[in-house]
Amino acid sequence: GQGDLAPEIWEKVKNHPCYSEEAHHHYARMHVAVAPACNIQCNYCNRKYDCANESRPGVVSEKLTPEQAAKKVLAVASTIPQMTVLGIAGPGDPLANPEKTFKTFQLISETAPDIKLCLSTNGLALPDHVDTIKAFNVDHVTITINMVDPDIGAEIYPWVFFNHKRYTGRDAAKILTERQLQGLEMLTERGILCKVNSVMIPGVNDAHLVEVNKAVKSRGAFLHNIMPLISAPEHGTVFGLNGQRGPTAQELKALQDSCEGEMNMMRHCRQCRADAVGLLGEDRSAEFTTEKIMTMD
Ligand code: CLF
Ligand code: SF4
Repeated sequence: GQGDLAPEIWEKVKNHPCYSEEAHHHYARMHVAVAPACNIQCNYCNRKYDCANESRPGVVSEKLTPEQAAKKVLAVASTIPQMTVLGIAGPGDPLANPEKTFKTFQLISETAPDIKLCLSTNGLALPDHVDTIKAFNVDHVTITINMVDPDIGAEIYPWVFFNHKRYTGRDAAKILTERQLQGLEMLTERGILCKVNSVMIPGVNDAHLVEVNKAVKSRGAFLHNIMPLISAPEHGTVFGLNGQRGPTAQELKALQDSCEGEMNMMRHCRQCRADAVGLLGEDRSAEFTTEKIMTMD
């Protein structure tokens, strides 16, 4: 329920299935996979599959043009009445594909103005797009923040591509953390609700995520979602973390518990695919393939 949330925040979260634990039983979200490119390299990424920032690696989403995406949103909204939120979360980084991402938001805000818009990003390009995000009335942004210490970041990110140049090692991680935290502050200053996702990588950033939690809370993040690294060798090797295990359920819960009290923790994330459709935990994407949508009226 509303609990101790301010009324204006409650209005924004009450029917968002990710931002409100209660809403996820009643309201559905969908993702459209319009964003193939990425501007950084995460060691845990498998580029053949969806971005692991918001989604389960190992499933390949069907990529859509903005026009196909808008058509799909209308088709889904007319079939699933609880559909309240449209998110763009991959399969790469939405802000590394700004024309496609914002064109999709524009088409959907014209044809289905009641649908809330949501965006998930690695944050590198975020400060450049905050004003556009605000102009499109996107009220929910997720930033994946796995570290605030460039030495730890150097173990997670081999490179970032920034200002037409490739940076590596500690320099890359320093740029990334500065841009992520700056983007977070700019969004919260503008009243846009920010969730932070962190991928828990045992032995790399697990002990450090308490510090990440404090850093993002102090910059106005509303919710922190610590997700387990999914290492699934049957889906092919990830970029640079071969042999890296994910956390156990107990390790994940212990870390979430130690951050609780500092801020709201999300514990109902289902690590959706970049073309997920339906209630969290249910996957109706197969009902809405491009082939089916293009023949629907
Ligand atoms: Fe999608 Fe993400 Fe928006 Fe939700 S998912 S872009 S905030 S509408 Fe939700 Fe799925 Fe977890 Fe993401 S359960 S992976 S947190
Ligand atoms: Fe892969 Fe990381 Fe880019 Fe997502 S942000 S597509 S996980 S490199």
